[in-house]
Order: sequence, then C-alpha cells, then structure tokens
Amino acid sequence: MTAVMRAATSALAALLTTIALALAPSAADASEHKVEPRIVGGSQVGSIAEVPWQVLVWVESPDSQFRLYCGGSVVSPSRIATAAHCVVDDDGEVVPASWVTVYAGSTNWFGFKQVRDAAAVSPHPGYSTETYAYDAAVIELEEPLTLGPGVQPIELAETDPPVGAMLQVSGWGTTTAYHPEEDNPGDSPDDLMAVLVPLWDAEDCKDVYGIYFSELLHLCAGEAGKDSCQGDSGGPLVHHAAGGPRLVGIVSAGAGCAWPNLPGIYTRVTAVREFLLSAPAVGASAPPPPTPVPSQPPAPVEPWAADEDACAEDDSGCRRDGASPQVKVLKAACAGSTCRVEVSVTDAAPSSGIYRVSGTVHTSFKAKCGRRRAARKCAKTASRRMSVQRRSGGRYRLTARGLRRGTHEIRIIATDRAGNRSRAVAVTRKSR
Ligand code: 4AZ
Repeated sequence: MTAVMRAATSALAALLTTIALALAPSAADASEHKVEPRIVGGSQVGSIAEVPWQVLVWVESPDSQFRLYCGGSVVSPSRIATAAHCVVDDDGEVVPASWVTVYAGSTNWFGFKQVRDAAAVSPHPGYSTETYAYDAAVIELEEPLTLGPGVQPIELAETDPPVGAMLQVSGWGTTTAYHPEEDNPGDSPDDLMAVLVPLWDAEDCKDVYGIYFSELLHLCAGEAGKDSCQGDSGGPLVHHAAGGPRLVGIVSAGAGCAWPNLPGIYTRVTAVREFLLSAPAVGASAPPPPTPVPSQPPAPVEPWAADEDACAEDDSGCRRDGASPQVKVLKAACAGSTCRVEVSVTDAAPSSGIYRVSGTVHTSFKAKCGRRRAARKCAKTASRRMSVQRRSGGRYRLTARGLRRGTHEIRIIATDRAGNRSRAVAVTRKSR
C-alpha cells in the first residue's frame, strides 16, 4: 500500500528530477558522494502534542484506482492546509471532497483519535500542474476537530524566517535518501518523523531549480541527509520562533530526497496566507492569485482563439485556429524502469503554433493490498509525468524514469496557442 501511494505522490519529484539534473551540474557531481541510505535525517516524534497541528490526509477514489496520502496542518478546527498536488490529478481536475479523509491526534498510523470527512477541497486558484506554482490547498471538514493536547491549530507566519534558520518538517513520508535518477528505495514509517532543516538563500535555490523555484512563491530548505520526502507532501514546515511555532512552508516538491545540493521545495506560506485563511469552498468563485506567476510560460504574443465567437467581439487582429494539433506516436518503448516515446506533433493551418506537449505514464501493477505482511496482491496504478525534449521537425521525445514494473499506458497531450488540445495513447506490455 505504501509503495503505491508513494508512487502516486511522486509526480512532482519525477519532473523536478529531470529539471534539476539539466540545470545543475553540481547535482550530477553529487552522485559521487553517495549519502548512506538511512532515515532522511529525522527521528520519531515522541508525542503528537509536540506537533499537534500535523494531520494525515488520505485521498482515495471509490474504486481505489486513485490513492495517495499526504500531510496537512490544522489551521482552525474545521480547516486543514495541504498541497494542491495532493488533491488535483495530473489532468488538473480537483478530486471530489468525498475522496478525502483527515486523520488527527496520533503519531502512529494505527492510533488516530479523530477521523473527519472533507466537506470541500479548494486548491489555490493560481496552482499550475505545469510549474507547481501556488502548490497549496484548503480542506474544509464536515465536522470540526475537537481541540486538545494532540490536536491544535498552528498560526500562519506573517514573515519569512531568516536564511539559515532551522525549520522543522514532519510527516509519514519515506525515510531514505536517494538521487533523483534512482528509484526511491524508501518505505513509509508507521510513526511520525520530524527533522530540522536549514532555510536556503533564495538565489542559491534558484541556481539549482531554475524556473521551478520562485523567490515569491517558494522557500527551500534541507541538507545532505536531511529532507522531506514522498508522502510528506502537504505537511508542515515550521519555524519555532520566539513568539511560538509558525507555519512557514508546505511540503511541495524536490529532486530526489536528502541529496547534497538538492534541497526540498516548499510553498511559501506568506505568499498564500490570505488564501489559506479565507479560501472559499470549491464551486464558489475564487479570488485571483495575489501576485503574478513568474514561472509560468509566457503568454502568446498574438491573440489566437479556438472558436469564431471569441474572435467576433475582437477587432485587435484576433485570428482563429479551430483545428486541434495532430499527435502521432512514432515509437514507444519501455525497458526496466524507463519509458521513452517519440511523437510528431503538427498543427494544421491556420496554425497558432504548438504551445505545449506533455505526457504521463500510468503504470498498472500488482502489489500487496494492505499493510499486513501476508496481505494478498491487488491491482494498482501509479502515475508519473514525463520530461519533454523538443527535437527538430515537430518531433518530441518524452521520457519517464523510476517507473514500477508493470503495464504502462502513456498519455500524451498537445496544446496549441489557441487552446485546442488533442491526446494520443500508447500502451506497452509488462516490463520485467
Ligand atoms: C513528494 O513527491 C516529495 N525532497 C516531497 C518532498 C520532496 C520530494 C518529493 C523533497 O511528495
């Protein structure tokens, strides 16, 4: 079970892996200094009263095809802060609130004192599945939590901690350091773990993660052997300041875990504070993001529209591109834990140009159904985003690494600048 969920939470890590390696030569060098596989630098939390804001967020579809767990923080008795990527699928769809359950009041997976269903799930309106900007969400509970020594809200920081401050991150995520090009070898602990990680200077973090790090939207923290990891997503990064503990970050992403020079990336709470305190329920109209998203791809220069109506009102030279791009799979192959696809993408005239090509691998495999050692095997799925390389002549190469063994379904989506989309699917046989 934990492995499935771990895989399901790994999409961000998979993407950032590739980016970090491309952007940071120091990351590649780091593989020569292999960190001993051990707990990601933390230790067991003795009592939930030490971190009473920490909750476990469980997300599961009725058919269990979609299943993952995340961390979360109690903001008020009926409001939990978590990461948007915990409650939004790869296609950008928000999961129904009925899939989400919150467990509170224990450090141990089997000891939770309070269980609450979600009434509403609200990802930040600025959240982008492409850039992971604004990776924050609010879960409103059907029934408020009963506050006590093991369940308490945490105050949201109004200022960022100083660079170098030691911040506490906690969760039930995997506990082994790994390089982004390797599979995550870690297992998830039954007991809550916590570790202190130093806050990085934003410029240094930008050097590592490029466009995937924005000083406005993120904090980054960690050191060799000390980090958050898969399954910790959505959980709290806390500054134990003089005035009391403050939530300063939400576990969001990173390349690998606890590897030298590859810190964890956190959503900066001061950038999403108002949203966390006042997010409307899903369905209500959401406020626009408070600051522009610097890491989003630039908007097309010329106005293009997918349909005639959008152009009719517009005399500013609006042009119409009603045709969806054509995606043709030229080659699809999976070997070991890697899948590669070559596609050709064309956009018929009048063409606004190809805006984006993206791909996800959905792997079906067999794994233990429950946490018990002798549990029988169930059919499961895990998803991973692919990295995309543009080649000449409208050709793209998409790659996913660190996949589980199983049958892979590769879904490719091409979007043109007018917003027309089309999909292609390739299925490969079980890899051994
Ligand atoms: C994840 O996939 C994840 N090392 C969380 C944190 C980090 C990497 C991945 C940071 O949930």
